Amino acid sequence: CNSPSQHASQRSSSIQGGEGFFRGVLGSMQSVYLNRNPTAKAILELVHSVENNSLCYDHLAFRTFGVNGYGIESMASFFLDYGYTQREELRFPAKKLRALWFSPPADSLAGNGSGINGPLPRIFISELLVDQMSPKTQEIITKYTESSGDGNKYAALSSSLGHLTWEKPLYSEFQQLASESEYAAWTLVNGYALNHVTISTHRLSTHLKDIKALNEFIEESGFRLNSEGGLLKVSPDGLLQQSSTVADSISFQFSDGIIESVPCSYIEFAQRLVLPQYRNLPDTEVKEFHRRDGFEVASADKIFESTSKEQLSRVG
Ligand code: OOG
Ligand code: NI
Repeated sequence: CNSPSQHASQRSSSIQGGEGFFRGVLGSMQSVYLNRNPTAKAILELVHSVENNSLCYDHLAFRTFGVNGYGIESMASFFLDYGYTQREELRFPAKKLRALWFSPPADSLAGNGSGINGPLPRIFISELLVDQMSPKTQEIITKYTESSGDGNKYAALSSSLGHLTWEKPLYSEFQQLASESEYAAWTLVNGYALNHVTISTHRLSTHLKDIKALNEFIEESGFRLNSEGGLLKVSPDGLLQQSSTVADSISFQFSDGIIESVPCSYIEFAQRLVLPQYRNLPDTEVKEFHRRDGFEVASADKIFESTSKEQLSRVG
């Protein structure tokens, strides 16, 4: 596995002696995710069993409420403190969302491990533009964020512990949010929990490095992929190809005692192709920085739907 950030050696901020702790936090976030999402767990085990030790994460993703310090920055601060660099903004006006992604520091100990112990992943953090929601929805969101005290300061802790920083909502409040924004409803019950991890397919060692082959393998193994806009989401330059599963759901006990199933997290796959200027490099010399970087707004728009009711209720 190649580090995604070898081009960024000029960066001042570095992870240095904090790397063990940082990776420990990522590992705890991942444990919470694996315990709650049997599909993600099974797929990671399956891919691990086919590939020996060449499983790398392309990125990890989180969702937030963009209000009073609870937005992107609440989770980003942890990654910035450990050497990450803020990159481009993505806007989703119809969904009333925006996102930022962050590239990892040049990691010292990494490279040879797998998953969380491999090259450090990019980070994708989005936020709901809360001030564009109806007054009713805004009121519910601020009720929970405001009553959490300084919960926004502990986003990474919340995610690694698997505990919301605010109280559990009423079922009717979840429904109100869901009627206006499925993203808002998801965030109310999942908080800072890892939304997905993304397997870097081009860094796999078998035929599964071709994302189309991986998609087929996943479907043949009995898992459902998000079909929004087609299974494979391809950037206009053709160089970033993504797909994702339909999210698992989990039984959630609301504060009024009602128990309902709510969408949880999913797993994504991403193949980054070699940039045109490096097309003549021999395969063995291609590093991560020779490949298409970043994200694609039109593809991301469809990947958000991995937790939607429409995808979760799809049959076949
Ligand atoms: C994020 C969806 C976008 C990507 O890689 O473009 C995304 C989300 O569902 O929160 O993951
Ligand atoms: Ni993603």
